[in-house]
Amino acid sequence: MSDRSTTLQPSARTRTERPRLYKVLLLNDDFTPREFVVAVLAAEFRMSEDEAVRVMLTAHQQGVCVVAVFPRDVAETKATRATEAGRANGFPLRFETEPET
Ligand code: TYC
Repeated sequence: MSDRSTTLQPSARTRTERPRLYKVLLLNDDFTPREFVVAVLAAEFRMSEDEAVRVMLTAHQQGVCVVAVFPRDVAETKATRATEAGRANGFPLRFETEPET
C-alpha cells in the first residue's frame, strides 16, 4: 500500500482553486426603450446614470456589452431579475451569463 503523505496529486498539494467568475451580458434588441435599459442597469447593478448610459449605448451599438462579473449564483440571479424586469413591462430585454475564460 502506498504512503498517503508522499502520493498527493499536484492539485492537492499546490493549487488553491478559486470559484469561477461569470460575466453578465446585456443584449441589444430593437424594442426596449433606452431609458428603460438605463433604469434597469442602475437598479439591478447599482450603476450611476453615466455608467448605465455608457453600457446601454455599447450594447445598442455593438450588440452586446459586459455589465459586470460575479460568482455564478450572483450573476445568474441578477441576470434573471433584470430580464424579468423587462418582461414584466412587455419588453424583450435580455441579460445572459457566460463563464470568464
Ligand atoms: N436598441 C434599443 C432602442 O433603440 C435600446 C437598447 C439598448 C435596447 C441596449 C437593449 O441592451 C439594449 N430602443
